[in-house]
Amino acid sequence: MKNSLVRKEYSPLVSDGNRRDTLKIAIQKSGRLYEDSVKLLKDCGIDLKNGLNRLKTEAENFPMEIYFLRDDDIPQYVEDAVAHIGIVGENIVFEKNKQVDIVEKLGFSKCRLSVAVGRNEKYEETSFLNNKRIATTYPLLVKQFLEKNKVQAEIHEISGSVEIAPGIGLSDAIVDLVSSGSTLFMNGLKEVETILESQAILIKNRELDKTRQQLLEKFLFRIRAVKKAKNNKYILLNAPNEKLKEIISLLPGMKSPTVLPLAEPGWSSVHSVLNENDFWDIIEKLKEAGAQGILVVPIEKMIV
Ligand code: PRT
Ligand code: ZN
Repeated sequence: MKNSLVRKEYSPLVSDGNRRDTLKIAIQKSGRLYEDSVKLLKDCGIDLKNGLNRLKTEAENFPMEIYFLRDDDIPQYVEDAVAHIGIVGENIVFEKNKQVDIVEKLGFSKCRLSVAVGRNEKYEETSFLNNKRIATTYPLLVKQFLEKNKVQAEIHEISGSVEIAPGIGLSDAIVDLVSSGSTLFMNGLKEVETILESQAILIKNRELDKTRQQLLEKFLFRIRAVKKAKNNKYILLNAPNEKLKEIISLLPGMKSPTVLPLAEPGWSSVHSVLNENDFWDIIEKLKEAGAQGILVVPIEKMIV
């Protein structure tokens, strides 16, 4: 009796056939988030089994099950704990307004939710929208925006091709996602207000058990190492010894730069890590200070 209880407790399978100890993640089935979501898993060292089942698959080397869903459905599935975590745009998370926690911004699928009106309209401020008709697929976010700005307008919720609404006389303005702006331009519209800046984020169910929380932390540790690596570059350069002090003072590094003597007397090789944002600035200063043979290489993972 005791034995059978013990076996049940540690069995990786529960009665419904689901693995007891896996973290279930929901990602978009196809669309703009799909490739970057799969790439993030891969960069985190999580390889997916290639099955014919396009609803779900498992990871080969991490206790994770991957569910492929429409992005709009992901917040609900995470709220209901059908998936423990999910990758989805902030725009969808805020519009769906489900009971989930935001864990991490992921830095891809960046866009903004904006108000656009006809190119020739004289838009000066939000009061322009008073008594106008606004077409959108984001009724909740538009409602909140109008309330915040004390504007009375009519919201027309439509399911797609929002950008054509003004042209066919369905609305006077639209609220839609914009990235390059070319869709608005091609439809004779101009962007006049930004309601939300959005990117892909990781969300989680609010009541994860201890095992799932630990798995999430493991996954998050990897995500952060990947993100950090993307924002940094490894730099190698040669410096005349008399300029070493000045050159080192320009390099932030993780702790302090590595300095190795070169075979040629009077010269050293300096290795360090540079943040992408300061990158060009520092490179110029390094050259001015006498650095030569500067090599810059991408970093795959960065654990600090
Ligand atoms: O089938 P499913 O419901 O899963 O997918 P979907 O068709 O609803 O979404 P999808 O794949 O188009 O977008 C998924 C997510 O990508 C969005 O929720 C955003 O978080 C993010 N994203 C980033 C974008 C854009 N950029 C974007 N430009 N989503 C949509 N667009 C559309 C926009 O609606 C407009 O039609 O692209 C057009 C504007 O683009 P520009 O470059 O012309 O300005
Ligand atoms: Zn969608």
